[in-house]
Amino acid sequence: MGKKLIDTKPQQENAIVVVVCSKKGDNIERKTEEINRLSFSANLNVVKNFYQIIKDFNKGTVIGSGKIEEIKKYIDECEEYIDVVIVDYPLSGSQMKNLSDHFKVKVLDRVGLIIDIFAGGAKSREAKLQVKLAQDLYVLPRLSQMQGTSGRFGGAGVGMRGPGETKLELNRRILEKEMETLKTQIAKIKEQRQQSRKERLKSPLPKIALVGYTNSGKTSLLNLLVRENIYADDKYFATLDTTTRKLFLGEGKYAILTDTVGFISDLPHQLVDAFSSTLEESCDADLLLHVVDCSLDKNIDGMKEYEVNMKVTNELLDKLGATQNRIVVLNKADKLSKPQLIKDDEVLISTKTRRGIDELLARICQNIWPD
Ligand SMILES: Nc1nc2c(ncn2[C@@H]2O[C@H](COP(=O)(O)OP(=O)(O)OP(=O)(O)O)[C@@H](O)[C@H]2O)c(=O)[nH]1
Ligand SMILES: [Mg+2]
Repeated sequence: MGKKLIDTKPQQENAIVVVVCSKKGDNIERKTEEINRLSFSANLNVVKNFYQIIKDFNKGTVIGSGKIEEIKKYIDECEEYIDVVIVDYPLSGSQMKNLSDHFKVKVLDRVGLIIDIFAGGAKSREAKLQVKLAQDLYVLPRLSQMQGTSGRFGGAGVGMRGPGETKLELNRRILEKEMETLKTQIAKIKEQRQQSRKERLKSPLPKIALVGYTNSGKTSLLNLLVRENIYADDKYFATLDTTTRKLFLGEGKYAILTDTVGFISDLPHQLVDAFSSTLEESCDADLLLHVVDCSLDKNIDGMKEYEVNMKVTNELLDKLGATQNRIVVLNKADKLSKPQLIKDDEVLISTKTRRGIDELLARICQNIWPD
């Protein structure tokens, strides 16, 4: 019998990414970089960016008819086969369908894209159930429109990957029932989690949580501090599961260190809802290490990009009810070309070169055991 070699690498799909802005301004560059990196994290190959500055909002398609024609022409004439058009704007089911009917390929918005990255990365049972629920929450209001696009949204590829692959074959009633079951299963895991949380709270060791924007270096810092080798990557949302380790702080002192999922601007509410117990763990600590990629120092509307990221993180922490002491850990110092102005509650470090790590450990101790 003959044998053949089968490529097991995940197939990359080609994408056109449309950046939608409400005004001409500095943040077009940030928006472009962020949506392109999200696409890369979903294993897409971005072939071209289009830009749409919204003046007169088009209710049916968001994108104006002139731009739609331009994109259609590009898809028709492009040497590469275009699999998907990503629109960096929240789309309703009918807007998705209308655009998909114009382009004859599937269309996904930013929320769908982020959920897809989560779907591709979910490893534990809990993360998988949470992603499935987020997919259901996203698909339900769009179900009939997505089903009405001649199967463009079905099958493999970006948009329907992972735990929810067969979703579009379901009808509304079955989907709603599935969501109820998922909620029950997640609640059960949450209960077990709270049990182990109680055990941990009984432990006299202080608890520290790593929080911050996605890709800032939280997992790299955990790996460095506890000499581990947990998966860290230059992709958004490399971490979807909570990891907890014991951290040695010198002279017989220990703490519990927790790493968790990263934040992003406009984190889809479907994911916030579905991942609420994982996100709430960020609050379950005596001290928060807010990790920041300070090499993102481009100017955006009068602020540095990393300051914008800090603001997004702080707003989400406020929403989650976190009020603990914080140390701001300015990471990736090795990438800086200019001197950095540091505030009192900030420490400059690099997990690559180990710069500032001893100072960080000293700060942590001062914070937990002030004398
Ligand atoms: N140059 C440089 N790169 C770093 C540093 N720390 C982390 N990185 C890189 O930044 C990328 C993201 O790191 P992670 O540790 O996965 O970041 P994270 O905050 O855990 O990201 P998510 O889990 O995706 O939210 C990886 O490619 C790291 O190698 C640093 O100090 N310097
Ligand atoms: Mg991580």
